[in-house]
Amino acid sequence: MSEEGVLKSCNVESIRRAELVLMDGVLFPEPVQKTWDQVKRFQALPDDLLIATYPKAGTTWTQEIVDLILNDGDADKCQRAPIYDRIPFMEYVEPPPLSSGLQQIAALKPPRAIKTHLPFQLVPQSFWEQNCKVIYVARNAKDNLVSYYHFERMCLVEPEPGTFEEFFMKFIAGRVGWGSWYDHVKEWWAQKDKHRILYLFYEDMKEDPEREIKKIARFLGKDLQPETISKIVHHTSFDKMKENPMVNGLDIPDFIFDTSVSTFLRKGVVGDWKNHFSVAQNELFNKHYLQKMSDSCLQFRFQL
Ligand code: PPS
Repeated sequence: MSEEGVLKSCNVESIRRAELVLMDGVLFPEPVQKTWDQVKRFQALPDDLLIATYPKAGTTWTQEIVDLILNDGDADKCQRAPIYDRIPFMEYVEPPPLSSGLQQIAALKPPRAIKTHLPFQLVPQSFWEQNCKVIYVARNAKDNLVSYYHFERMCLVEPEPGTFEEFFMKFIAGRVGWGSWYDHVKEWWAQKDKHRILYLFYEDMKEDPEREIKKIARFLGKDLQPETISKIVHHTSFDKMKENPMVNGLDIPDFIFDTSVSTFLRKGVVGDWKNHFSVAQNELFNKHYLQKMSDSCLQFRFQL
């Protein structure tokens, strides 16, 4: 059965919003619990590439860029399957009868690219033992928060976000899936020179996608012609991705992705937080942010 067929055969009645569960000190949506022990024992291969992000930091964008780079800019090859099959989400388990990220990874031929939102300390040890390459993408906390809020509103298997005010408070307290944004970005930053980690920023990708795509290609050891790079820039622009059925999430049925609420590829900009944060929220956020980030030299841009 096609992926679409499988999705359509989902039992609508079984679809419900997940609760958060605490595992190894970090909160996750319940489905992650199902394969957690296996994820911890996951055996990475030396040529596995991990794409790691905090949720809503630009994962899908980076996945599509990576797949195009690995396929020498051949956009037709990247139409072979939806992005979640080409680069599976390691720790996630879709609603039945869909498979888990681990099952999807097992079906891939090496070299494999794998998506994760895990904080650094919970990445399966074998990735470090095998000296795997990792691309980490971070996004400024304010836009990340806004994007996460809209995603939880529209994705009906995510925890209930509540009002923007309620989600705002949960986000800054780290009471959301995959835990604290602050801990996530800081710990990956602290580790970036101890492993083969390329640490990127969403804002840099928006500012100069060509420069960042070249960085990724170099990191992956791919020497691509300038025309190929330009093609990849073109295919991974927000507007092109929004109309690409292999990445835009429109294949996911409305009882999971309620597109009447929001789309998966929503705005794709830097600075949308200004349309959401009140003056008081911004002041509270800035004060809290300074405290949380005072032990790191990591710097973000909140506008371009
Ligand atoms: S997920 O569900 O965690 O994998 O989501 P993720 O892909 O990390 O993040 C989704 C946000 O990334 C934006 N996006 C893009 N921005 C710019 N250019 C391109 N090509 C692009 N593709 C995805 C997407 O729109 C989400 O951000 P918001 O701010 O909600 O629009």
